[in-house]
Amino acid sequence: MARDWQDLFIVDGAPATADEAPAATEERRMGRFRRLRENLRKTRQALTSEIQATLFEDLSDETWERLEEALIYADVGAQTTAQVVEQLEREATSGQISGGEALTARLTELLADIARTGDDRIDLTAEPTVILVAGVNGTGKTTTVGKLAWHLRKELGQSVVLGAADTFRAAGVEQLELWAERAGVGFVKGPPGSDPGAVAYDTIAAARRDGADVVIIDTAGRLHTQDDLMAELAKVRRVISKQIPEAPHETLLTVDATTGQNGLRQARLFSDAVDVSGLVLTKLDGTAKGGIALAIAHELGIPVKLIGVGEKLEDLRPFEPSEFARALVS
Ligand SMILES: Nc1nc2c(ncn2[C@@H]2O[C@H](COP(=O)(O)OP(=O)(O)OP(=O)(O)O)[C@@H](O)[C@H]2O)c(=O)[nH]1
Ligand SMILES: [Mg+2]
Repeated sequence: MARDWQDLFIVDGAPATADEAPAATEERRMGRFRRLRENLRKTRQALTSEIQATLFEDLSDETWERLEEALIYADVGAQTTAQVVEQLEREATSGQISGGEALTARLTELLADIARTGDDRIDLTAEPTVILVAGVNGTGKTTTVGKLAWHLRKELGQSVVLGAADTFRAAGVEQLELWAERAGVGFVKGPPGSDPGAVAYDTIAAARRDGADVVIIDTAGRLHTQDDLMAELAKVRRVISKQIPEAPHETLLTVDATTGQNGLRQARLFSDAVDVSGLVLTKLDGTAKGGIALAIAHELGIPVKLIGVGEKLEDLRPFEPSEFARALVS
């Protein structure tokens, strides 16, 4: 079932919604699943009509070819698609499963399995926990930082401080400040053009002084090929770990889902250069290429932890492979 914030994040003490009746929790989860299905409408429409036209008809070589094409079109990726469809074909041919519904259910399961990798939770028990957000220009870092701060405060009662380490552009700092206000969380910036490492340092110092639970550092967009900027990011990390040896506890890489396979390539090169512990797949709303959420973890070996499904505060959610696969194909 749908993954809750309490399932993704490990926090000290009792879960924030412990007093909620199970029925109410279930209701919320169902509501979220419906919204996810709606967000993935474009990808789902294309996929489900092909599934109807293949798995629910007489099976032949063409069935598997058409299914492969549909999954590749949804950006599940050639390698991942081949692996999943071969397995399904094997099971169908051997007579293990038959019938459109059973085949669709098995396809959903195979897609979900492929999307699971590594440790897919985020531990917030360190005081403070430091989360660093990095990625290519315009992939949704600042927006994700704002949404994440709001959810951590609202869903988990965490006190959060944001650090504006994207000191490249004044507008970047202002944008984050606005998100901090909307989310109702703390905010630290430096003088214009200041050193990103210094801002990270000040943010952690402020969090320690105020006893904040979580620090989230927003960084400037960069490409893995920009050596000076990659060195700068490495320096921010060094400054952070000088203050807290285990930090950053989490390094999230944002990937724009609408850029499809290109985004995946960029993410691979980026994660080769920086130690990334989780992916945030953004802009999954409104794309017909939502299948990438299932392939990217498999192909990079890094779990997808969060997905962005819109531009508003509430449009960020924990990623759960089975739920996502079901929302996509059923
Ligand atoms: N539809 C949609 N838009 C999003 C989502 N996440 C971010 N955006 C939009 O994408 C654009 C870029 O987002 P930012 O958060 O500024 O991206 P960034 O990575 O911080 O950009 P730079 O700091 O310039 O590298 C903005 O217009 C956001 O509103 C999402 O999940 N869905
Ligand atoms: Mg930004």
